[in-house]
Parts: sequence; structure tokens; C-alpha cells
Amino acid sequence: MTYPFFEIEKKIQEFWEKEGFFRKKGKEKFYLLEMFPYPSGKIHIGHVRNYCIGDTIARYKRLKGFDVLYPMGWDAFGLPAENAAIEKDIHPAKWTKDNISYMKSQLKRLGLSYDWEREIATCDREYYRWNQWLFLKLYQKGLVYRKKEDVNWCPKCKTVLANEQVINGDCWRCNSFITTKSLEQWFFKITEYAERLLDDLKLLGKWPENVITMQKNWIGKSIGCEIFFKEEKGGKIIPVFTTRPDTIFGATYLTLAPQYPLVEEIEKKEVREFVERAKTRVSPDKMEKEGIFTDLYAINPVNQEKIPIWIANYVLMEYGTGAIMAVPAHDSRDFDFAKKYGLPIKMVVRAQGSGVGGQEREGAYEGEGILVNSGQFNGMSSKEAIDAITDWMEKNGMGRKTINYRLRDWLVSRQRYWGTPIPIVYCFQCGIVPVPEEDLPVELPLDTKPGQNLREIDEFLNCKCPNCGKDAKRETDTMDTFVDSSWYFLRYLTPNCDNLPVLKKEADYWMSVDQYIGGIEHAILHLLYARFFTKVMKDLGLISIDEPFKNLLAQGMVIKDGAKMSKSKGNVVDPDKIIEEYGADSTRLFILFAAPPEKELEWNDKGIAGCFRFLNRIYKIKVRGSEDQRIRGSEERFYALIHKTIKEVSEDIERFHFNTAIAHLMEFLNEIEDGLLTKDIFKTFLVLLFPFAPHISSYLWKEHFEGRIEDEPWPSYDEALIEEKESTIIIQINGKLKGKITIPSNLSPNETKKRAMDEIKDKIKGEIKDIILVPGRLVNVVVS
Ligand code: ANZ
Ligand code: ZN
Repeated sequence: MTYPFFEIEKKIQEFWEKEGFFRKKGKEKFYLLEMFPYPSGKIHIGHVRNYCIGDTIARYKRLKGFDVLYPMGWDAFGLPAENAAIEKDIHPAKWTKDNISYMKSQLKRLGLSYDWEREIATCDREYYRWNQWLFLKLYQKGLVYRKKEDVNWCPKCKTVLANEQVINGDCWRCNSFITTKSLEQWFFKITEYAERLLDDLKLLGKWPENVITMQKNWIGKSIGCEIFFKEEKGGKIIPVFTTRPDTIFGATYLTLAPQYPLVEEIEKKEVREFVERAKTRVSPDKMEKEGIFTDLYAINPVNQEKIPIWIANYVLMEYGTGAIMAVPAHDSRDFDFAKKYGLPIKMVVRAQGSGVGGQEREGAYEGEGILVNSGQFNGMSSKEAIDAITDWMEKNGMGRKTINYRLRDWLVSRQRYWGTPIPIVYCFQCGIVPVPEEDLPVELPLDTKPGQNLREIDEFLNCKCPNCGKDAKRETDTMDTFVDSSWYFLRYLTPNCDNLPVLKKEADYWMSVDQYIGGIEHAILHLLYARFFTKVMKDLGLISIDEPFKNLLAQGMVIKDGAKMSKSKGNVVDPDKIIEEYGADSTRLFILFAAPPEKELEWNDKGIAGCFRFLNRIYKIKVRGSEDQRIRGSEERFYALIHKTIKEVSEDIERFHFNTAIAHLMEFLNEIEDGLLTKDIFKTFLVLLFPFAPHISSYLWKEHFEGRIEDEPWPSYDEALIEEKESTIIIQINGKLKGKITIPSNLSPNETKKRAMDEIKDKIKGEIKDIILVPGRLVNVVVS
């Protein structure tokens, strides 16, 4: 017979729902947060893993006496809702709402202890109005601007994408090839925060090292200088950005990005054709380096040398100045290019210890060395020369020290319907007019047809200018949904506040998030944007902290048959089915037992069956008082064992080693061969099990004991008890003393019997009928 998990879990969930005692006030706070899901329809196993990790920590922390905040909500705007609307002819709002309600029931079925009173959905007007409010605040601070730009355009999603959303030249969502389009777009000036975003990484507590590195690389700070070349005929200055001013004497040509303004003035047909081709963006690493000569020349400011100006597809307009000095002897990209087009190569840095060193090397020498062919700087090391040449150029007006960041401003406009309307009005007289705060929210019209864009909805589009009252048009772009997720963790604190996005008093109490848990796929974008918003909101005086997430746990993927789960491979595990077959507790237990949280988890049906059997055995444990004969002898042994288990489980949970914590609970159970435990020990065992398998623990507690397990304190252990004690066992044959052995007190009954038999096996004559153990005292062998 298997244990009735269905009835147990249902009963306990109703009990939790009714009592709602998830929060313990007045103790030290602990804000636990999971990345909120997109309501796509059903939760997948990756979600389950994320939330099982979170709920285990939440329950553990509550028993430890923390005031735990553990909220949940929905990242509810986004493209799939619109696609579903077109495919299935359901309005995105309804589709989203239905999905939320189904997924919420799934989360409840797992027994996750969220504070549902704080639930938010970003598509609610009471949420997105604060997106708009924040947009206006940023606008007032000069952190929002509009500009026409060649933007990444996904032809399939029919929308602009941020650079971050283009992965190797493809759309992050549909993998389509990205083209460019010139559009007026809204931007957030995240670059103004580049230095702080970089600097404050040191304020973070426990974050995975690789995530910190990804953040750093994304910001991409680069110290170098701008050197002012001059176009020979027109005399226009062409500044170039370089990190290697020590190689200035080796610059043999200049290269401009195809979008460089000067390039537009060149009428030559071949140049125009090349530029048009090069503008269809391809990712730099996929690209064959190509270029064309402009017929123009530039003057190198340090030696008045005349060098040709080229256009090349590998020079990016968005980085540095959009122009570079090419030093083919010391930069491999320039080297390849120079070889291809027969441009001169001039060595100016010699590797230390190398001989004379000709110019016909195999490739570029990119390392440090000693300067040659560099006038008064000959003989200096590259390091010295970088400073010396920069100073000298600065003094003589030939260049200046600069810092460059790879980070670009955040393009936030999207040509989509299902998102937050940007609160801007275009007036024929006044121009761009922000919607006044008191008119918020600019409501997203819900009376629309599938696939309809806001610009096709007249009642939305046409409005009066808030400034002059004359006819005006609304902005019809909506915001990138990454805006929604950039501050949602603050909204949970005061989800119903209707005069501010968050109340400072609550933010001062709860922030920062003590533990954030989510997928590594958000290592760059979401975390960077959330960090940016936090800093902006601090500058607006709304909150007091600099960093939103103190500690970050990036959970590993769940895979099956060695591969990522996908419909096409047919290896998808449906959480609903698993829960139906084994119950929520077994599911939770297996997910945590199968692998440490940061590692990949290989799904395994045998594994979950094993966890299910473990819970079955616990269900069958019998509880006795110490007066029971059989219990008394084994008591001491179990006290030592449970204290050891408390220590191991506590230490493992603190380190998030849930898998070994569960293994220790299993080891403990294996020791109870006769299925009997005293009350005290069983109580402790249930509390230790509670964070992992809360339903059965809560249920068995009710069955056997008074009160609620949810109110129990996390047990402490006595180090002295754990130390291995020894006891002496008398060995008898038919009641007569035959020998003695000394064994560890916590040795299992079987092992004790085995050692006793070894000791006296020579003395046994006759057939063994029985071996009786009185734990901690004696073994009596009954012989016929
Ligand atoms: C001359 C030079 C000589 C360079 C040399 C390197 C080695 P990071 O570190 O990434 O900042 N560069 C500058 N702007 C560029 C652009 N818009 N598109 C493509 N490349 C660009 O790299 C800075 C270096 O990347 C700059 O230093 C420049 O090449 C190139 F031996 O200038 B260097
Ligand atoms: Zn007006």
C-alpha cells in the first residue's frame, strides 16, 4: 500500500490556505525572491526547480525565526500573448489572465508558500501606470531621449530589438536573421550609469563569478585615448579611439565605419554600393572583413604622415568614435585587412628578446614590447610609451585621454500592442509633450482585434495636447517588457500603494533582496536593467539602496536523456503528470535530491520513485513513548544519530546543498530497522524534513503531536552527543556469558549482531535458532 499523498496534500494545502500563517513578524527580515514567470500557459520543469529551491529556503528561514517575504507575480506583457491572439483568436488580455489562473493553481498544487496577497501582474493598469510614471521621471531627469537610429529589426517579430536581444546576429526569441531599419526610437540613458554599474559590482554578496564577469564584459570599460587625425582636403578632424596609443607611429591607414558621417558625402558609385551592402548588419564574428578605399587621405598628427582612408565593415559606428587608426603590425584584424588589400605594414613594437624583427611576420604582434620606428619614443616599453605618448599628445593638442564603454543606451520602444503605452503625446504645435502625471495611466485599450497595432486604433491614437488642448497624436510604441521586470521586486513591498510605485518605509525595511534565484539566461540583461533602475530610483529619492540583489543563485537546467527538454525531441517532463503520479512532496524531494541547485539536473524516473518510497517509509514509522521496552535500549543511539543529522542537514541547507541534506535524512531512516521511534526524535526528524517535503511532515505532525509544525523552531544540536561514544556489549550463548566487545554506541543493530557473532563463532555448537539484541547491553545467541 502506498501512502495517500493526494488526500494528505489536499488537506494540508487547505489548512495552509485557511491559516495563512506564512509570515512571522518582528524578527530579522529575509527577502527571498524568484524570477517571476512569463504566463505562457503551463509551468515547466525549470520553473518547478526554481520554486522548489526557493520554497525550501523560505520554509527553512521561517523555522529559523526570520520574517520572510516570499512573493510571486507575473511578467505578463509580451509577444507570445499577441501571437496566441492571432493563432487562436483570443484576446491577449484573456489569454494571459487564463494562463495566470491555471499556472497559479499549479503553483498551489506544489505547496509553495507564497504570500499571495502581494501577487502582481505587470499587465494590470495599477502596475504599468508606474512604468509610465517612472518613464516620466526619467524623462524629467534627462535620462530618456528620442533619436533616429539604424536599429535592429526582426522581420518575423516585426519589432525593434535592443542590442542585447540580438544573439550572434539573430533574434533572441525567434532566431530570425536581424536586419536594420532607420526609426525614431526612445532610449534610456543607461550609459550614464556605466561607471556605477561597474563599480558597485563590488557591493554584491554571493553572486556566481561568471555572472559578475558577464556584467563586467557587457559594460566593457576600456581606457584609452582619442587621437585627432585630419582629413587632408577638407580639413575635417577625424578622431579615432585606441587603447594602444603606443602604436601611433605604426598607423598605416584609417578605417571608418560604413555609417560614418563623412562617408555619406562620398558620391563614388562603388563606395555607395559597398556602404549599402555593409549596412545590413551581420555579427562581426560571422563576417568576412571587407572594405573599400575612399580616395581620401588623412594626416597623422604625430608625424604629419599622409595615410589612406578606407571604409571597413568590421568597424562599428556605435563604438568609440566609429573610426580607427589601423595598425596592421600589431592588431590582427587590421593585419588580415592589410594583407587582403595590399596595405603597408609597419612594425613599431618589438617583442622583448626577439632579434631585429622584420615586418614580414606571420601575423600581428599584439603583445607588449619595446618601441621602434617611433621617433623620440624609441626604446621605451609599451607601458611607459602609452602614458608618455598620451601626455605628449594632450600637451600638443593631438589627442586626449578617454574612457569608452561597450554598453549602449537601452532602446526601449517596441512596435507592439501588448505592452505599456509610452506616455507621450505629439502635438502639431507643442511638439513632444509628456503626459502629465495626474493623467496616468495611459490605458492600453482592450477593445481590439487580434494583431491590431495601437496606431490602427483611432480612439487611442487621437487625443488632445495636454499643453495647448489642440488635436494631437499619442505615441503608439509600447515599452520593452524588460522595463516591467526592472523594478517588480519593489512593487511587491507595497503592491496596492496608489500614490507611489513603492513606499520608502517598506523598501527601507525589506531591501535588498537577500536571496534571488533564477536562470542563468538572465545573467546580463534583466540583472543589468534591474540594477540600473534601482540606482535611478535611489537618485529619485524613492529608495535608499544601491543594489537590488544581495545574493544570487543561478539554478542549472533540467535535462532529460542528456539533452535540453524540447517538444521536438519528445523529452519534455510535464510537472502535472509527475505530481499526479507521485504527489508534490516526492516531486519536490526528487528535484532537490537529484543535483545541487547550480548544476544541471538529469531527470530520471527511477529517482523520483525512490523519493516516493522514502516518503512511504516515513509514513509508516510508529511512535512510542520511552516506556516502551524495545525503544529504551536504542534511545541513546538515536539521540546521537539525530543530533548528527541536525548538524549535517543545517549545514547543508545553509550552503544550498539540498541533495546531501536529503541524503542525510535518508541515512537516518535506514537506521530505523524496526520502524519505531520515540516522540522527541520523530518530532525532530519531521522538522528537518519539513522544508523539503512540507505536506507529509505537517500531516504526520498533526497525526502524532499537538500544535503545528509550522510554528516549531529549527532544532539545534548538541556537539557532545554527536561525538562517537562507545558501549560494551555482553555476548551470551543460551544466556551464559561467553564474551564481551566494545562498539560505537550508534552502531546499527545488524552490525552489532554481526560483530558479536564474529567474536564467539568458535564457541557455537549446534544450530542457531535466534539472535536477540538488547541494544547497548547484550547479544544472546539461542542455539539448539
Ligand atoms: C589602434 C590599435 C593598435 C588598436 C593595436 C589595437 C591594437 P577595446 O579594448 O575593445 O576597447 N576599435 C576602436 N573603435 C572601434 C570600432 N568602432 N570598431 C572596431 N574596432 C574599434 O578595443 C579598442 C581597440 O579596438 C582600439 O585600439 C581600436 O584598435 C579598435 F596594436 O587602435 B586599436
Ligand atoms: Zn500642444
